[in-house]
Amino acid sequence: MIKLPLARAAAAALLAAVLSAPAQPARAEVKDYRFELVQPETKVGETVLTVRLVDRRSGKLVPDAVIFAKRLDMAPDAMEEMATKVEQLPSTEPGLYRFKARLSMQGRWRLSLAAKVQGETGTVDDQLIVQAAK
Ligand SMILES: [Cu+2]
Repeated sequence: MIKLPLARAAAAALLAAVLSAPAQPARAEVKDYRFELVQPETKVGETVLTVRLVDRRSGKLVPDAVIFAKRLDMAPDAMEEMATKVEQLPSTEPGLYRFKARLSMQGRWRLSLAAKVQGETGTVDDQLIVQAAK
């Protein structure tokens, strides 16, 4: 059985990864948060993308996060170099974050966001796929 040593090595690697993982703090972690697009489809051209930040444990919206990095590109359609400027607009509702952009091509765009949540250490990193249609 040729596969056995490989399986054993994989198991050992997994065990090592588990053992070296940092202890889980009892409090909330950044992985408890995720961004969601309110509308995953939009039109080509000038658009406003609205995103909600959700606490996955409670399902509640999370206000006042500081979004310090954002990028919008066509990586899902193999055009990562095709990026467009993203401008954050003032929030109109707590927990909703709005971004203005010009989508020059139909297809799938990837919105990458990095944010700090009030009272949490670490960074919430998320990537959302927007479909732009004519
Ligand atoms: Cu493109």
